[in-house]
Amino acid sequence: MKKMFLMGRSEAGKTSLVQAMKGEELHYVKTQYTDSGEDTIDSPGEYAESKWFSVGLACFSFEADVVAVVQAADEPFNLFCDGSHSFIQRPLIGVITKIDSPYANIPMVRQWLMNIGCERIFLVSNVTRDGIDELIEYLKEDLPPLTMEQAIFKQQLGLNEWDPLPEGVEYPA
Ligand SMILES: Nc1nc2c(ncn2[C@@H]2O[C@H](COP(=O)(O)OP(=O)(O)OP(=O)(O)O)[C@@H](O)[C@H]2O)c(=O)[nH]1
Ligand SMILES: [Mg+2]
Repeated sequence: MKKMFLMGRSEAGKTSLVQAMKGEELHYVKTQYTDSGEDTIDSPGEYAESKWFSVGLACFSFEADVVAVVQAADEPFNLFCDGSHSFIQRPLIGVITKIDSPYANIPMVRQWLMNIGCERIFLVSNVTRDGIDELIEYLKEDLPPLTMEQAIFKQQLGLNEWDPLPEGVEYPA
């Protein structure tokens, strides 16, 4: 299972997403500190909301296999600028929560996540559990471990460490 780091503004639904993924009843708990579980790392929304703390997000991301920007479908504005991916050496995905909200504007939030550079975008409701299984399915597959030489070889090809090798290309012996 890929370990997923969750970042996004307060109330975006990060902790609820962890609960929904574990099959728990939703129960509100304000996240006060970064909470590293077996398959997820949940951060307080304030880390994304303050320029003083936001650097911490990059540090926590190093403990994860994949980084998820979590944004609720009814969020009024976007906190993450284009190219936010540049400080994270991990695959970046977007998770749109609260798709059940009557105020949901999915095309707007999807565009924000595309601008940030998310390579996949998942739509979920932590309340109805819509989309949760699809996200779990994506996370189930582990990323293959790489040696330092293999990572360097991929970089020399202009690839991210998590990109597959092009067809017909093999790691040097
Ligand atoms: N309708 C609806 N409400 C949701 C959903 N996900 C979360 N909520 C509600 O949104 C509120 C905030 O959810 P949290 O999961 O605590 O948000 P958070 O991102 O962890 O917030 P911080 O811990 O402050 O960073 C709670 O009242 C949740 O019940 C969802 O998919 N749909
Ligand atoms: Mg939380």
